[in-house]
Amino acid sequence: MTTTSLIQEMKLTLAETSFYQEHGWVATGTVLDEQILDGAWEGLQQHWTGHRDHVLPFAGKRFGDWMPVDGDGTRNNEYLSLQNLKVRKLAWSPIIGRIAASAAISTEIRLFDDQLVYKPGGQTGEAVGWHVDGDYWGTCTSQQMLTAWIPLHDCAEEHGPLVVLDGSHKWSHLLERSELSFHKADMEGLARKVNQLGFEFKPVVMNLKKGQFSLHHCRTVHGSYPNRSARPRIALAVHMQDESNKYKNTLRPDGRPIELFNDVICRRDENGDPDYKDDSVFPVLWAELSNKAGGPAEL
Ligand SMILES: O=C(O)CCC(=O)C(=O)O
Repeated sequence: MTTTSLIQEMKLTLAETSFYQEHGWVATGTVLDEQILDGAWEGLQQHWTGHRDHVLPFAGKRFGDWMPVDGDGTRNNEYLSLQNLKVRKLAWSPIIGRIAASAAISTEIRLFDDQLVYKPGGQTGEAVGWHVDGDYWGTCTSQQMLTAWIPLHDCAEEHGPLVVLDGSHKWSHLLERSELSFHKADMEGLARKVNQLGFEFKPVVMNLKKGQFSLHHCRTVHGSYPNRSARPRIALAVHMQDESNKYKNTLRPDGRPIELFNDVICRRDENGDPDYKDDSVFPVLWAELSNKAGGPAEL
């Protein structure tokens, strides 16, 4: 069997796909290579010491990329896979794309963005607030985009792993947007609001072993509690587009167009809009019946 056909078989079962569609999340078995996970950690440390395999245009000006000068606290580094080859090796893993394709029932999965979240040990109050990834992707037409959450080590509850609200992809649109933010950590307040709307507030903690990852739907509410343990908690979120996704011109409440960092660095399509199929920014992680399956270039 070739590597591609082996990966082809590593999809979710039909029951797991139904589970994902119903609950808005699913966790995989231990499928990721330990060396690739360790390599991503090395790549992150390279990044923090200033190393770049590829320099992004406008880097540092258009998005908040944590650097040591920013001090202690939770660290957030985005678009790392476009800048560091070791992180790329993990983020662009065909197996992640393959499993995501079977969850989203899509013939193709492309990268949209990636985000490395590092939480130092001994945190007390600092959490990643409840939020919905799709709210940050107002320029995307698809409501089937999804995220792989990949801890780089065994992640127990005390480490502050990802927490998803079960089934919330079906009702998160009814919540006040002001109640949801990655950066606003009112972890208790939301439960009351969800119950008032008549839904069950049911947090599910992603206690994953190294090599496992979880997927969550772009409308699923999620966040993470402080890392109370003595060691850092390090996880990569790989945000992905299903095959149907396209750019749509969208305005903010004040009338200005929404412009993501992606929109600035990718090529334009024939209408002059950002092209969300630009392989250099949005590589294919998996495609059915395509020789692209097996991973993008430059791994
Ligand atoms: O790593 C975390 O704590 C948060 C990750 C996240 O927001 C995501 O996976 O979309």
